[in-house]
Amino acid sequence: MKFVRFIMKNAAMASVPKHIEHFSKFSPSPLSMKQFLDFGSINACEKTSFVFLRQELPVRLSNIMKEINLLPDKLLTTQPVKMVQSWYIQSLIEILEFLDKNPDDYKVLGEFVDALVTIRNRHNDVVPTMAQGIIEYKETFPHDAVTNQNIQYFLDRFYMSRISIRMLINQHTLIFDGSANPVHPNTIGSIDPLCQVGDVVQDAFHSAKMLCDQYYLCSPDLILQEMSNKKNLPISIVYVPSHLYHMLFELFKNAMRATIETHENSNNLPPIQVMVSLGGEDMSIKVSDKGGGVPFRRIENLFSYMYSTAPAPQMGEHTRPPLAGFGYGLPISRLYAKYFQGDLQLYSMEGHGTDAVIYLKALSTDSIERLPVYNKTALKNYKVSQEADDWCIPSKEPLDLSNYKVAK
Ligand code: W6P
Repeated sequence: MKFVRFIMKNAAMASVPKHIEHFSKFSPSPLSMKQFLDFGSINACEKTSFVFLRQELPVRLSNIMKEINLLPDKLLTTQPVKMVQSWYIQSLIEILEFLDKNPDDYKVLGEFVDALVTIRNRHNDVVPTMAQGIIEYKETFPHDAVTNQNIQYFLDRFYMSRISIRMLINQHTLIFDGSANPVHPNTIGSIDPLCQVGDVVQDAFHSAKMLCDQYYLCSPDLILQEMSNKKNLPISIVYVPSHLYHMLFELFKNAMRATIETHENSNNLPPIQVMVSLGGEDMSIKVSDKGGGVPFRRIENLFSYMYSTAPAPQMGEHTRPPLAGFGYGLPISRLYAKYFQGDLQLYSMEGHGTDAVIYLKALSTDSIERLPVYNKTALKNYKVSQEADDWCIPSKEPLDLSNYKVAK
């Protein structure tokens, strides 16, 4: 049975390495918000989008597949990573089948939408599956600094590539799926050209508050302020509301958890303050909590895939999933911010609280996809050798200096 399946797939499988070689020689083409919007407006058509995607998706898939192949063998050969790799191969094969098809045939266009939906679903569980691969790798290699660095470098690029591929697929399927009439008449695919930031802040806060109330039986309040020179107009940008929601929801869960756990015996919780500010270049959102802060040394770990990968806590009847602090919430939120040339940073003062700031581009002309590209520089970064660090390790027991007295 296994053998038969192998033979049937063999023809397509055998040509995959050649295709990866071919398509990985192209750099991915980053799209601007304007280009995304143009695909969904009057002058653009499904055919244009199809012809673009049947080239661009193989380019983005092949670029990141080259990097998967550079992972250390001990990680690459785990069952979960092999499974993820097989999903990429299968999806590449399915898109390549459209290369010799006629873009003027409406049946081809319909089959392409169906293929994209199948591919999107196949890759739904990539994040927890990769995490399982990391867990299995960690068991054999306790996390040292080099491993952590390499895993961080790869997963940041891998998940950014995934975000971008899903964005392309979502736009095409949302805009050109004839059967689905638009649920949100003001959005173009997943993009809202007038995304009201304050509304998304309130939605995300509300959801986090629900979880928080369920878990702790209380929750801090929200104080929301907006700063803009366009007086009295709510701040809006061209953006993907679901991406913004994802980031804010994650920040609110963390801020609420910190606030409650440092004010356990107090019956008035300090509110979470949010400042939304629009300038000429940036639209920034600051989420401030008075949750006692995090030591500076530990801030980097909050964004580390390696350090935040723990086996899922065993859920018994009376245990609930923790509100925040497990999983890849923060590193992936930062990738969403970076995806359109923004960032997400934490400024914490241990003993007081934490400011989390999301920086986004104010202008849609600056909002351009930020994509990893496989090239010599990327290759070099996977060949980081296990050499000694060029900074001393601070010793806990200070050297006794009494023998080094200097003559006066
Ligand atoms: C904390 C830790 C943290 C992470 C992200 C956002 C807010 C906060 N507050 O104490």
